Amino acid sequence: MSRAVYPTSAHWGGYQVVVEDGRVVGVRPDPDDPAPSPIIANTPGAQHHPSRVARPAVRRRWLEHGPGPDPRRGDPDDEYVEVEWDTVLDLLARELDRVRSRHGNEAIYGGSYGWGSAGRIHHAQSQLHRFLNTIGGYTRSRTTYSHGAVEVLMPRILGTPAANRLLHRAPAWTVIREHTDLLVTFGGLRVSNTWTSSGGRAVQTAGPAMREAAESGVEFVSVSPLRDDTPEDVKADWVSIEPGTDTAVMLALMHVLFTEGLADTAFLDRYTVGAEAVRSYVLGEDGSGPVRDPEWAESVSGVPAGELRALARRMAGRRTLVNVGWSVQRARHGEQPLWAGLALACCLGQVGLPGGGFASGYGSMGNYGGGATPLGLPRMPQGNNPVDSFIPVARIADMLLHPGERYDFDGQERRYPHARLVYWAGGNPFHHHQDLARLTEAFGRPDTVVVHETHWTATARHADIVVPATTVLERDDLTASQGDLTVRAMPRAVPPHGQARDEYDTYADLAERLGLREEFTEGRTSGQWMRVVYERWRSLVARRGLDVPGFDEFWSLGRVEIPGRVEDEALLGEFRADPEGGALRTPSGRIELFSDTIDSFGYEDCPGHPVWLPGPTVTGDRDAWPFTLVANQPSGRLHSQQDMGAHSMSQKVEGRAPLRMHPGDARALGLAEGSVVRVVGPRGSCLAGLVPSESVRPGVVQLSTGAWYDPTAPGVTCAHGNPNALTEDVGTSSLSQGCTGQLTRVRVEAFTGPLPPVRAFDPPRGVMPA
Ligand SMILES: Nc1nc2c(c(=O)[nH]1)N[C@H]1C(S)=C(S)[C@@H](COP(=O)(O)OP(=O)(O)OC[C@H]3O[C@@H](n4cnc5c(=O)[nH]c(N)nc54)[C@H](O)[C@@H]3O)O[C@H]1N2
Ligand SMILES: Nc1nc2c(c(=O)[nH]1)N[C@H]1C(S)=C(S)[C@@H](COP(=O)(O)OP(=O)(O)OC[C@H]3O[C@@H](n4cnc5c(=O)[nH]c(N)nc54)[C@H](O)[C@@H]3O)O[C@H]1N2
Ligand SMILES: [Mo]
Repeated sequence: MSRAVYPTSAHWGGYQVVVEDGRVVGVRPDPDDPAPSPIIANTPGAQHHPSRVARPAVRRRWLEHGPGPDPRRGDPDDEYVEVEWDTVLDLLARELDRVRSRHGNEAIYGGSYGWGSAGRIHHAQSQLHRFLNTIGGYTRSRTTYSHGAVEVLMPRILGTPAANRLLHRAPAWTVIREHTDLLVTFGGLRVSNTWTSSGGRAVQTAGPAMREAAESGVEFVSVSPLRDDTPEDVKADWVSIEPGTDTAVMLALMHVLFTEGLADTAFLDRYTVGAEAVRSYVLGEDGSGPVRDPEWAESVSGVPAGELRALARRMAGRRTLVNVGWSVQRARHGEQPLWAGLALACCLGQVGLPGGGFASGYGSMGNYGGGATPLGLPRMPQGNNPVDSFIPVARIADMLLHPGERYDFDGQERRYPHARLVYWAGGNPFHHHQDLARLTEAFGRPDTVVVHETHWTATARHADIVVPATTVLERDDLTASQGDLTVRAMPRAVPPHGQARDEYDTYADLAERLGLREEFTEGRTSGQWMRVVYERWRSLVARRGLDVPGFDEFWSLGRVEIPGRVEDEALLGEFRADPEGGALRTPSGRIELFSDTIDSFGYEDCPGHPVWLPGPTVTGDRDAWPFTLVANQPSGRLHSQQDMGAHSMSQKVEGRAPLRMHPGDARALGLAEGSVVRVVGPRGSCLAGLVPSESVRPGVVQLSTGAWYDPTAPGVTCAHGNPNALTEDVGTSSLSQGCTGQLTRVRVEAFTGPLPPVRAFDPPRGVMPA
């Protein structure tokens, strides 16, 4: 028997896998990691699971009838035919050529959103985009599901460079520890969320950093529907709020600051434009409606007026940092809490000071507040896309259902392109998109759907052509994330599962069939690319007079420290020091609390300054749908990845995703702990396992994302507990068109009758065991 231990890395951090006879039998935390993530325990089970894609497969109906719209795409009873590699490559190359020559490259939708795996060379999106660029381009996607509203709003009101810093160069947790008196966070600081960073962080630093900040005297206030959205050891004061009402709370906090002489008018005058518009709106002087005082906010948010007054006074006059977590903007009108949060921070007058001001992302991702790497990381070049067609990423179903139709986005009147071929690699829209029944209808529209996958996900089961991809453990790669401490080698640990291949090789062979092999590969293997990419990064670093070892030394050392890391003292510090010389790249050069540009777009759902606009979860029918459902990130895994792994499975109840509810609500409904419940909303339903918890605000339920979508049971949209069976497919607003999956309204009832099995992890008909 052979046994070996290999270092690896996932988005959930660096760790080691134990391999026996070509199989992963265990995991070990990195010995340097002060707080390793329990998510690593999912890997052994997922790596060799029967849901791995072992051979290329083609949906029988597509194989027999050829390309074309098919409303049966995604039918759980559909059969697949496993084929030889040469066959699938011939079919796929011919279909790509048909679509691009008949309809143009714009008809290929290659947005292919999703996290895929860590690894800078074999990163699924990068490889797909490089390939599609080589063959003439594709319709791409813009912005993210994570923070679409931040990405569109912030450049308008802070200017692009400052908006980029807000997302990618937040001051480090050590600055907070040193300078902050009070950190008020809307949307929690979930340690489980900080376990992940795109690319994977060398070691987990955010959880320990939060604890150290608290130990040094930083006070934390968490405005959230869940008490345990902050780690116990930061001893946060919990302000329990009705989800989707943060803007009302922020406006009321400003009301107290304005009316009690606590607002920093000198700061507002010098560094902002539009404060007067916000002030007269808050005071109810602009004729737009009620006075937005704490009593008004209490009626909207459920937070007692006295608590709001006390909080505003507590925030004023000391070093206060306002953090708006990304969840808060992942909802209808998600721009407003960002803009109002920034306005609140401006009223406090501490923007630009170390440890004070505004942030958006602490507690959302591990590398936020973990330093920045402005020199960049090793990067696989993707080439250029000659097609200028794009959609805002979360409008995928609208695009497929309504080609040619008009929509608004960031001041532009746009039209949806007509996508005939959808190409997905490294993402799982049947995990991530809202209203999955609608998405299924949308996936019936294109001529052909192609999916590269490691596993038979619900998305693979909506594909006509399924191409098996290797996992990170089956290929050599290197990784690091933005702000990371090291670049790390990820050597191959096990042989490929079945006939799975590295996507690079798949694309190279496809490119060959289209006469473009040389253009795609530039004469290199993926191993040679790894060396080139590393050495290019090394020269970039060397141009700044910094030094890292050559590739061979790096590979044998297994890791190198990233030179040139920075930890900024403050966001907008230069602007504060010199508002003229360091003017922002906004029309006014200042922070725009009123934006003439946004105002000129004339959007009712995003006017020229922050306002209270109740979303559908606030205005929804509370008799029919008495609960606000919070669909937050799962603590047991990353999104849908490795859902069948041991740690993720250990959280399930009767094999279903856990639904948390206040014990009082559970009692009132007569629902027993550990029972299976049916969660029903206006668009669909799912099963879940009931977990009563005092941490949940009454009237709220929590069902995290990522249970594999299972549409096989009669009478229920998803038998496994994917909250996107319930969510509404609508954009944040005409401005950003971001994802709004965080919140929806539901009712919860006992499930009676025979419990349908969870079939999500069974491969489809026609697929043989590896
Ligand atoms: N209701 C609701 N929905 C949400 C959210 C929410 O808050 N609420 N959050 C949203 C957010 S922020 C995000 S970022 C999205 C995340 O959505 P996704 O990023 O789409 O979710 P993942 O499960 O990470 O999907 C990645 C897929 O890539 C596959 N994969 C892994 N490695 C490889 C590889 O090397 N090659 C290929 N071809 N495939 C690979 C995995 O098997 C997996 O199926 O979800 C969004 N959806
Ligand atoms: N373990 C793990 N970590 C992850 C991920 C994962 O899948 N698993 N996904 C990663 C990704 S891609 C992203 S983008 C980030 C997302 O990071 P976030 O968006 O910050 O994370 P969420 O868990 O969706 O939401 C955080 C908390 O916000 C609270 N919340 C929800 N709605 C409201 C509201 O209206 N008001 C207030 N005040 N609070 C509200 C909820 O209680 C929730 O627990 O997480 C990353 N981290
Ligand atoms: Mo995300």
